[in-house]
Amino acid sequence: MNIIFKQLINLCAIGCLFFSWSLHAQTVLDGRVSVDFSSNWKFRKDDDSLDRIAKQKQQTVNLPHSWNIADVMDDTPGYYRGATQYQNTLDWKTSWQNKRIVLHVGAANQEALLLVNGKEVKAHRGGYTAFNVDITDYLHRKENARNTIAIQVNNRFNQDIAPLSGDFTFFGGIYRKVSLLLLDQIHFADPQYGSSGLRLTAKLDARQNATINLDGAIQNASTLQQAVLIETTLVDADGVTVKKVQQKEKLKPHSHSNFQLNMVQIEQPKLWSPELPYLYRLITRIYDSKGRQLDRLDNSVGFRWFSFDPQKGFFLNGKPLKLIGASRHQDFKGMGNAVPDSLQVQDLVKLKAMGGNFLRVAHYPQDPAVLKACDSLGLLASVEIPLVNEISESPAFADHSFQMQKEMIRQYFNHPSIIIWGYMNEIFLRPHFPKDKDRQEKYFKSVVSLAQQLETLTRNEDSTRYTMIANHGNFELYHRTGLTKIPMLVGWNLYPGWYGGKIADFGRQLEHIHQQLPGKPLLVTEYGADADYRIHADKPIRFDKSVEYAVRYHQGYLNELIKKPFVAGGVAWNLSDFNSETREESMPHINTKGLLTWDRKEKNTYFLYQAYLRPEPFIKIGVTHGKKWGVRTDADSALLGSGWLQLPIFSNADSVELLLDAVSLGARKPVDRMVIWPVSLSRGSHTVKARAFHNGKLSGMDESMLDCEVLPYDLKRDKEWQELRINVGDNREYIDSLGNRWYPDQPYERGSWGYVKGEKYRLKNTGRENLGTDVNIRGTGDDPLFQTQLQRLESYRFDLPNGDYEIELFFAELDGPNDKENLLYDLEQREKKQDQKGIDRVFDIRIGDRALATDVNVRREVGAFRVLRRKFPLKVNDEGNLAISFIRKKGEPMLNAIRLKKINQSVNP
Ligand code: GCB
Repeated sequence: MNIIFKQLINLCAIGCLFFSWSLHAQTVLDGRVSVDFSSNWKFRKDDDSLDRIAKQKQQTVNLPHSWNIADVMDDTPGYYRGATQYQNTLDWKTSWQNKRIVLHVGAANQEALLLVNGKEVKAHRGGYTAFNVDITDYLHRKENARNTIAIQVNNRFNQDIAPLSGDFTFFGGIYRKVSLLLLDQIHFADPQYGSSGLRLTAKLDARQNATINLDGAIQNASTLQQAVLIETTLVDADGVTVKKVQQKEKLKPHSHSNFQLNMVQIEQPKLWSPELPYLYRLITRIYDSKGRQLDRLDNSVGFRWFSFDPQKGFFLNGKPLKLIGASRHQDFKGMGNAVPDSLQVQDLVKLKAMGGNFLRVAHYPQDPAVLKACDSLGLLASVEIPLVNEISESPAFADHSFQMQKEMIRQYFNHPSIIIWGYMNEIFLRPHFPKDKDRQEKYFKSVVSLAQQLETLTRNEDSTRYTMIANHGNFELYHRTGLTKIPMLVGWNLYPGWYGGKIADFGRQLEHIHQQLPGKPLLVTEYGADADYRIHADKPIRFDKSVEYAVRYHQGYLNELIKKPFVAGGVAWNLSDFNSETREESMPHINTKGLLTWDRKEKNTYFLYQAYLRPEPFIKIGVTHGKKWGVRTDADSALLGSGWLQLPIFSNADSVELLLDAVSLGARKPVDRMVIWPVSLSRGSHTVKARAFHNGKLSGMDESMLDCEVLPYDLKRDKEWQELRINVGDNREYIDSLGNRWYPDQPYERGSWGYVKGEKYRLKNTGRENLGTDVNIRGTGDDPLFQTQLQRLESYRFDLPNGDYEIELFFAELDGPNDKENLLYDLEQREKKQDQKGIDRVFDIRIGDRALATDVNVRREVGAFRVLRRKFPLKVNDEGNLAISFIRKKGEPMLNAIRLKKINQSVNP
């Protein structure tokens, strides 16, 4: 069986094991018992804005848990960032009499205070790393005595704790598992930095013989001096013992002591790599003088060596390897950061299946299950602490950054997948003191000095990995201040072709950076384009949020990354869409640069990566769009009721053949791993089959069923249409929350439909090519439909056969005050504040002499950035040219979307 496949099965087994933990609550690992302590916590918010009764209200929750799942998605800016309490009970058992009880908290964002029976035991700051607390001495230790365990958690802004700001949501909660470790008086321990207390370094010499150095810490909580034996055993993937070493230690009473143990001369072990992530197991035990096992820890070991070369890129086990993959945020739709391990692991399985070999764990340490999955699947990884955008110059901020960096390194040290420790991301994005240049220079110096201290700390903690800082595109600033000199690797987050510039600028930027820093290995730590899976465009343009533009963008970037040897690698931003509460745009609160959606469905961009990166033959029919009318002229009559569909096929084949309803349409050559095949289809279901050919031989196949809706052009001759939905003022297709497609707008042409006169709404003072506003439209999830608009329009016309119809008009006022912040991540910072005054707009809507509505004033009726819908029944009986006129009274009339429904068509002789 293929080793990766085996690992996948193991990962599924891990998922099942976690599941069974919650059912059976206890897992015994010879010598230490881990009791799941995640169920039945009483939770309440200490929200000062609530009244006394609401404040007392408790909820029973299971961990992982977050209190921000709903409020990050609502229309009210902000989410609860404040104090909360979690409380549980623990009944003492006599069998625990000689045990130490250690509470392990996987993560609590971001300040936590642990109280046992009302006494404060430990405060922990920082929301992304674990902490351990020995609570034994605080417990009532009589059979069945009830103990209260409370954890106060607060996710308020605290200027001394990173992150201070960021394009992601700081979900509050105890969002990783909590367990009770029942330990012997003598056990491995790291009370200060939350690790297991055991660090292992696997090294290979020039002849590929290996050594494992163990650095451990043992707690002797007993009152006696104790002689112990430490034994460590290396076992291969088949369970065969490779080597065993032992060492005696004397432990003083009430002591915490360190030991070193070396396992040398491991002859030519199997190497770990993305193709073959071979893992050994290292079992380390403590025995007492009578041979009784006191504690045991198991770790995976992967033997590998690696290096970065500024000219030639990355090398693993002596071979060049281009690092390509994605960054990952940890949240998931409907769960915030409280995501079960099984779903987290699924992300890594998807990254591997995409053909990726590298994960940037951004912008903070994530669940250990993520790194375990990287070890098993053969994904290399970088992990970083959340110093994002800016720092505080306080000593407390620096101290806490050091603590976080140490916690991260010690807790994750043993993962063979990790090759890089990072500690800053775009730290000059929000430079303080913009109006005082001298003070600003001082601030820059503080940042550089903090970076230098973190660098030294990291190298002291771990001399086997590289260090990294990720910067944004303002090269000169990072260079001039000296920040680029500090880390061993410099990462660049580059977005030309998205926030500004052209896709083609990316290659030039890389050349420039390399020229300026020829001695520094270079990684592209971010690049990406929003791809709202509901938005499609035939002629995609920058910032239209269409999946099609994102595909084009990633093609351009991948070509450059692959071609330039000095680029060690690149990671797409981001593996999946993620929550960023302050963002608005087409999908408010979501950054849609994911290759997967927020609930991890594949977008076409994901398939593109598969076509670029998968080594074996690959073919996949992507998500389609572009169903258009067939009948435009008499010459087209044969196509009556047909539509053109843009069929995207992703493949690494030499050529691709397409079969439509079993009839071959010929073969085409993929360009940049893709064919866009325009196919004419009649209404209804069709099968499309794409066949891949490598060297003239059939190498793969994909099949898809298409249910084809056709947008009518000629409403009279085309008898089959039922409904026409137009995304007015927009040239993109949009799929709404009910699954209905809204089609691009068009100017009126005789015999068809469309607008007469009018101008598309444009965001003012922006370098972007925004189609419409980027402000959240309140009260709807279908923002893209209402964010675009036609202004100054005279009428909307339909040439219709006689009959009964229903017309629905949709309006949203897009000018005026809104509570949107300027979008921070516009890296070119071109956007200026919007016109805050607001325009008063009043108009009538008429059909001929009939007034449908008078004095329509959307702002007055519903407010700005809210939807007003108006529905009217219509009768057409003059073989009609239906013209809905918009008569200006004040300001300019406008329209955002229109829907025409056929109720009953008269039978014409
Ligand atoms: C960046 C940031 C990241 C953002 C991303 C974006 O450069 O590092 O946190 O989410 O850009 O999407 O704008």
